[in-house]
Amino acid sequence: MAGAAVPLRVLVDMDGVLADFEGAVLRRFVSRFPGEPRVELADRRGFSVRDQYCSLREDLGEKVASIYESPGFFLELDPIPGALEAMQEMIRMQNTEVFICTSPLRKYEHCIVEKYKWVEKHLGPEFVDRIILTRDKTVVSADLLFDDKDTIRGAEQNPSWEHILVTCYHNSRFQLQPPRRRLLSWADDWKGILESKRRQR
Ligand code: U2P
Ligand code: MG
Repeated sequence: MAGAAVPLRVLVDMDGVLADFEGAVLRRFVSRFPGEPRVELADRRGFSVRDQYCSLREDLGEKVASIYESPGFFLELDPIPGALEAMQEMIRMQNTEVFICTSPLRKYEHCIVEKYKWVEKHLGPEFVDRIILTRDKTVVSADLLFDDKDTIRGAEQNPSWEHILVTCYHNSRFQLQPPRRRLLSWADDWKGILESKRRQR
């Protein structure tokens, strides 16, 4: 008996993929600490902005963290170009399940509620129902995960999803080992990636 096709399940990360975390950190850091050394976006290396500022001068790590731990930071992030349109298109695709999969900061007070509000404001209530908030993305089961973090580790050694690295300032020079794939931006062929995954299953 022919059953209905199993939907393709896609996880989409938030910071660095839907919301411009890096741009906001730099803008706010410059305005709050104008005399301090900073890392230009083109010079960002490594996922953690705090680690890179720390390596510049130890106390700068705390200073940059205070920027993204401040109330209003997550709510006021700008959408990444093309991200909202892509999400609206993806959620309407046949045989496709889309979820937003994002990690909260350890200092979660403002971050969690503001991530929910950001999704409601920019994507609407149907996406609020699709938020997965977890510090460990490896235990979530899906076909694809679009995420800007170069290396995603957790309790599950063999996550079910294929990680598509979404290009962001901090990972632009990261050397991907084949067969790993990148999405250069939302103008890149994300639909082709979904279709190729559908065929592989
Ligand atoms: O650390 C928890 C989550 O906050 C975002 N983050 C934090 C620090 C940093 O330097 N860069 C950064 O993006 C990430 O949120 P996500 O991408 O999961 O939405 C990180 O997982
Ligand atoms: Mg991210």
